[in-house]
Amino acid sequence: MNDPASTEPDGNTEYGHKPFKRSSGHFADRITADGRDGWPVEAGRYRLVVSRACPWASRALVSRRLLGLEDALSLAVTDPLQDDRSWRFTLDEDDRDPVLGIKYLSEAYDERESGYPGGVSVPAVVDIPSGKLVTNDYQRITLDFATEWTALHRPGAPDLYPEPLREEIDEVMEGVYRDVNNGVYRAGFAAGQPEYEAAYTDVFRRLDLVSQRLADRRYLVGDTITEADIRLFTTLVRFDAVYHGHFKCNRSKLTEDPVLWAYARDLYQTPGFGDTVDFHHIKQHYYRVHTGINPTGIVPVGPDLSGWLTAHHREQLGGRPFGDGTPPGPVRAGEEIPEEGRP
Ligand SMILES: N[C@@H](CCC(=O)N[C@@H](CS)C(=O)NCC(=O)O)C(=O)O
Repeated sequence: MNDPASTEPDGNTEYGHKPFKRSSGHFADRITADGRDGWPVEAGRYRLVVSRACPWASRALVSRRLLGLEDALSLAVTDPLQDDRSWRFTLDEDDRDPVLGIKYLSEAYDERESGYPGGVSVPAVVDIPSGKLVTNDYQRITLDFATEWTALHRPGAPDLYPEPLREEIDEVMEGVYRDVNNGVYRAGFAAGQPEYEAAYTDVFRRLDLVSQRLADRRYLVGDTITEADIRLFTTLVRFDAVYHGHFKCNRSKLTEDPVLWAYARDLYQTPGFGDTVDFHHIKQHYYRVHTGINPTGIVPVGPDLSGWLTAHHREQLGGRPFGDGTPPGPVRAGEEIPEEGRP
């Protein structure tokens, strides 16, 4: 049920014995414009299931907002705390997702493949009519939102994966994935001192490189927000709240790197980013679910989050956040982040 335990039945007891390994998504069908895998892009047909705690799922939350897919693709948000049957819909009335009618995300996995032995992970996209899981391929889902779901994008949606920049975006994302997105997990769930130290080194070496890159440019690639920024953001926004302490990535805090801290605040304050982030869900999940590395389950009170709303001055670097497009409108009713999850 735990994040690092995708390949293990119960990661809580295993962290100290097995090297951390992230499994790739088992259900990798794609929802495409031409429906070649049997899943055509269609308004109202699919449901995106996320935990707001999860960085991989949070990519999809940001991308759905930026592209204006809210009307076409509805959203189910799980309880940040999994139980022994994994992700569950206990935030909803009768503990049941009102659209899928299920209590556990695992029920959609079972509809798709009975007896699937792997972990139940978010993000997941579920076919509403059949109740079947379509994909949990977190590396692909957002790229397909950007490139396959275009007919359903809002007017003014940005191009998050522009064709001429894809090679550069892919290259940046690869290093960020290995050393930062997944690097913090490798550090946090390291099976031993050498693995931990190697991961720690990777995390900060890459963050230093990215910080240099962002010193005189507003975004990672080109002069607009792309998928690469979304993927870096979802790790940065969790950094001080969970990765610095809980995952022992503590050379420095995000707030101590002036460039990355301003970059992260810039994105946080951009519509579609911060309005998807629930710090309460994030902290509850990491500190209470990963009992292998935090046996007491005590959730720290800090850090002080008020800085997220302070001026970042990154506009001075130029850049056009949405390119020729426009920012997304207000958050959909019912999808607002509760007070306790905001700075
Ligand atoms: N491990 C997932 C990637 C996404 C992921 O790790 N999600 C986490 C939450 S941040 C999760 O649902 N973990 C439970 C599990 O994999 O069993 C996969 O293999 O597709």
